[in-house]
Formats: sequence, structure tokens, C-alpha cells
Amino acid sequence: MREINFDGIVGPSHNYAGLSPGNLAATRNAGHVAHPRAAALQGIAKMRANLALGLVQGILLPHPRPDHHWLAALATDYARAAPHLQARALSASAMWAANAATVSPAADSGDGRCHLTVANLMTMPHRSHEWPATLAQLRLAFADAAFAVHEPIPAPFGDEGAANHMRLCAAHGAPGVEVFVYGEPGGPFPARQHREASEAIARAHRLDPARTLFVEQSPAAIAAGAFHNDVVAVANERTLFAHEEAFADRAGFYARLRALMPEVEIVEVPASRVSLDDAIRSYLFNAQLVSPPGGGQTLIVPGEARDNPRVWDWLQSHVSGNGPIRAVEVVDVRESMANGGGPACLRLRVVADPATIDPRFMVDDAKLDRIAAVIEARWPEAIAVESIGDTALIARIEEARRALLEVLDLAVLA
Ligand code: SUG
Repeated sequence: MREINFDGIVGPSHNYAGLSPGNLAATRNAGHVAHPRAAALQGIAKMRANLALGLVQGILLPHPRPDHHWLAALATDYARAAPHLQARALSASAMWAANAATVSPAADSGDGRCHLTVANLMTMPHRSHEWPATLAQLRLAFADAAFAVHEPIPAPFGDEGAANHMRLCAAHGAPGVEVFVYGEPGGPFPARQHREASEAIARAHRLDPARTLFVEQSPAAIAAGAFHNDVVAVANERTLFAHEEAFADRAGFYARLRALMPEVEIVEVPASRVSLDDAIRSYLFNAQLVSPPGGGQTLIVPGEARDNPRVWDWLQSHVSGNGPIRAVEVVDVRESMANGGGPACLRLRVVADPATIDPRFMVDDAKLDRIAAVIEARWPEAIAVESIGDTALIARIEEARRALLEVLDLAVLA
């Protein structure tokens, strides 16, 4: 059993339309010119860095954009749709694979299978139509009997996938404690993860209720721009790394966790060292906390975390002390960051035997070279929001994706 990171390849339609209220980066950058080619190459470089650490790497593919099926269901087409519908049909938001599904490894499930429930992403219109294409990919990638792939939880219960789910365990293949973090409505921004959805997923995945926690996200964190829990907390093996203000009742949560798992190591960053605002701007917690084969945990942070002196100071002092995070790696994912997506948003973690996964969804350096060549040749260099009605641009976006599917022998997804 290995932990495999499946990164969403940044699609050729990547742009800044400001579609996610409550995601302050996306709102701040609305109307800026986006660079899909650079964005996708940044994602490839992040995957190469993961491979260099000795981690196992997979991919998820960009979705067909614009989404003609969604527009047809709205009784229109791209040429006639209002600009706000065009933008919502064109978004490359499927790149944030942490929102693709919630995953429970086989060791946690009553039936010994690894369960994946596709997220319905119903709160944001531009993300609400991702799930059919995600489901199609997961059914291909995880067709083996070792997996159970579930359809999304029905509306009105919002589910945003692994971004609001953490797992603590002695080792990836050992039984774990699964933590589902939900939000309560009432704040200035939507609470996208509903408790009812998380509870349904835990039942579908046949989790042991005694080892499953439902924890409320702090309303202050949502109000400050933490639209998903993975903006303020991340877990790996025995380590929970979180901001002091991540949870509504931190003491209650930590006590329940310690009772289930006395060996848990809670690394909490106090607000006096890193404010909620600094944490959210730097995406300190939207990091990949990984266990390279050599031992010790590495935190993969975005460049924005190094640029913030308070965040960088905290990281340096932790790494030079006796804490569980032994090394920090910096990656440049700034095109995704400008839409509120850091290193952790771009990946979906699956604990499984790599041999049970469709090899078309697994990558090594040579395959990343082939993907990068398609991106270099086909992905638009820049997209301005005003140009999304341009039919030549749309044709280019669609051809670019088709070329990638061809190279990966995945034309079946076309
Ligand atoms: O859902 N941004 C995404 C960012 C998702 C980050 N994922 C995690 N935290 N796991 C979102 O808000 C912006 C797209 C736009 O405005 O065009 C966007 O959808």
C-alpha cells in the first residue's frame, strides 16, 4: 500500500473570472490575465518534485471545457449564453483534485475496499457540473475490485471532497481515524461542506463510527477566507498540522482525537505567530505533508509561504526543533494560487497498491515529458476574461485537450 498523489492537470481554459465568493484570492484576481501554459507547466514541475522525493504520482485530466452538456441542460449553447454562464461553463476548476472526491483507504472500511465518493460541489455554479466528468475518470482509473467508486451525495447537501477530510494513522496502510470537517451557515460566505453530506459519505464508506469524527470548522476561519478546511489544516500519518483558529471547538476536537489515537502529534500554529490572515494569504497549511521513503515528514509549501516573513520564520524554527516536520520544499504554483488553489488543492490522495490502478493515470518523468510537450505546443499562452467569447480561443482550448487525451491513450474521455 502506498499513498499516491493524483494531481489535476491544469486545463487549457484556466482563467480568472472571480467565480468563488469567499475565496479571497479568486476575488482579488478577478479580471487579471491568466497564463494557462505556465500554470500547467508549474503543475508538472510540482509533480516532478514529488517524484524526486520518491513519492508515487498519478494524474487526473482536464474536463471538457466549455461544458456543452451543462449548457444544453440550461437550454442554451456557448455562443448564445450570457457571459456569466460562459465563464461558468469554461472554468478549469477541475484542476483542484482535492475537491474531486473523498477517499477512505481499504484499511478503514468494513468491506476492505478503498472507497471514493465523487464530490457534488453544488455550492458554486461553476463547480457544480464537474462531477460527471470526475466520475467518468474515477471509474476508469479505479475500475479494479479493490475500489468502490460512489456517485455524489444528492443536493441540497454540499460536499467538496477531500479538502474537508483528514486521516490520521500509524502508517498509510494501517487503520486510521477519519476526520470530516463541516461548516455551519450564517457567516458572510457560504459554508460549502455540510455535515449531512459528510455523515452520508462515512456511512457509504462503511467507516467505523467509533473511529470517525465530525468536526465543525471555525466560522472565523470561513469568514477570513478559509473556504475549505485544507486552507487551515492538513494531516499525514500521526501528525495534525493546523492553525489555532481552524476549528470551532479545538480543545474538544483534540481531546477526542487523543482519546482515539494517543500517539497523535498535534502541531498547532498560534495566531500570535501567524495570524489567520497570514495563514490564508500564504497558504502555509495548503501544503502537501508527505512521508518520503527515507523517513521523516516533508512539507511542500507554495512560494507564497516563503515570501511571508512570519510564516517562513515559524517554518524555520519548527524544522530546526524536534517537531515531526523535518524538511520544507517550496514549489511555484502561483497561477493556481491566484485562484485560491495551493499545492494541496491540486492533489487527491489515494492509499492503494499502485498495481491496481489503470496505468494511464500513473506518471513517471518520461510520461511527464510527453505531457509537457503537449502543453508547450497547445495550451494558450494567455487568457483575458474579455476574450472568453472568442470562437478561435474556444476551438484552441478544445483541440489542446483532445491532443493530450490522444497522447495518454485516453481518447475515451473525449
Ligand atoms: O473552489 N477556485 C477554487 C479553488 C479550490 C481550492 N481547493 C482546495 N482548497 N482544496 C474554489 O474556490 C476559482 C475559479 C474562478 O474564479 O474562475 C475557483 O474555483
